Amino acid sequence: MITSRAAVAWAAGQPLTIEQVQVAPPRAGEVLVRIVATGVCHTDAFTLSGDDPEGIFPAILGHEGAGIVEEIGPGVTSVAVGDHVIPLYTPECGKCKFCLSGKTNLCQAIRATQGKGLMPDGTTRFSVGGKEVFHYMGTSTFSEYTVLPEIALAKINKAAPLEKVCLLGCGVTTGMGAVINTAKVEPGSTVAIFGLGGIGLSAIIGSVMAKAERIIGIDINTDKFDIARKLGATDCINPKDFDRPIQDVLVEMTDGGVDYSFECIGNVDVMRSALECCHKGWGESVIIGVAGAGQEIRTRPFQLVTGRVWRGSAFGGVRGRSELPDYVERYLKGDFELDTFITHTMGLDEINTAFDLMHEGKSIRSVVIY
Ligand code: NAD
Ligand code: AHE
Ligand code: ZN
Ligand code: ZN
Repeated sequence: MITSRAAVAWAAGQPLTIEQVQVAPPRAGEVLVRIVATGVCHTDAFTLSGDDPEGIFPAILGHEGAGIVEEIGPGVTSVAVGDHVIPLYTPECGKCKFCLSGKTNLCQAIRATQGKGLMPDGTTRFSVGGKEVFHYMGTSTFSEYTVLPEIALAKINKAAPLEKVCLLGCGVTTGMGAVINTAKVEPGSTVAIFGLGGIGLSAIIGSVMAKAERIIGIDINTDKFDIARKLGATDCINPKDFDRPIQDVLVEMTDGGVDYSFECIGNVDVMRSALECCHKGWGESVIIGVAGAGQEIRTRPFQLVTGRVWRGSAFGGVRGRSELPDYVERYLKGDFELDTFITHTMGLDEINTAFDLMHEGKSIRSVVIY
């Protein structure tokens, strides 16, 4: 047993509290990782809010981290003590039906226990004063020390600054990957991106890489427009400036609709707008945002009959162990930057401020450095 500083979510809607958490040693196929830095993603806030049907408390949230292998459990062969790693909430076992399909990144080898806040053997490694605390998304990066299955670790280049590439553990990979892997945006495309937080701005970067000709950012917080333009948005619009549905505005602006749209908010009404602003015959809309329990999407089936496509994307369709290390290499080569995303850094003690800044619309990403 080791003791770790961690931010614990005791109940939905309550601030996190900093605790000395007992962390049990890694069992077979597991790895103890010292987290060096973690981003705070909107999905952490979503689960903390109580809207996540899989939300379970008490738990240690956090899924956008980077760290160093501290200890390996029996049978672990693919990582060693001292390796630099990014935890994967979408693991890659390489053996399950999903991994072998070649059609998806959604490895299901440990999905059932992960959704219950447990390690693959059905137990938790965390406790406070003898009370069990649950894992979250299989990663729990809001603890300085966390235990993960070996299949949920991407080994990365040691030259990469962990306090920056932690953002590749979720937000930046998700947005870029949704454009490049899921939608496969082609050069010359017109793209609409709804929601200009960490995910939407990363989708802008992906769209620039894909050589989209027109990249339209949409947000109700106009403070996000400067960064969006800096990263490559060609137009930025606020739905509140119009007295008609934003999809109508976009269809008019783009001579019939966009080739691709991305919903990066988690709002089912905006998901409808994102579908309906797509061009008749071929426009494709990708849902990235996560909506709360009980929420459902709606549109007229005619929208699909007439050729629009509705799809979704998790972790940008990226297979974490085999593909994420290359994202790190591309960052190191200067293909894209991460600094613009990191609007705030703080110690673990101030983690609740990261949630406040997000809700106030003042941050893109806060990074907690241990
Ligand atoms: P964020 O809070 O940083 O950004 C959300 C943005 O949406 C903000 O700029 C906000 O002003 C804007 N917004 C809110 N309501 C709006 C509206 N009605 N119209 C236009 N803009 C609006 O959040 P984030 O971290 O970028 O995450 C975005 C979403 O993506 C969340 O739902 C998150 O859970 C989800 N997410 C999904 C995946 C995945 O793999 N599918 C990965 C990461 C995050
Ligand atoms: N627990 C939620 C689902 C949340 C969700 O869709 N999560 C995304 C990642 S968000 C990262 O910020 C994901 O990977 N989904 C695929 C999966 O298997 O969870 C709910 O609604 O139940
Ligand atoms: Zn996330
Ligand atoms: Zn698998």
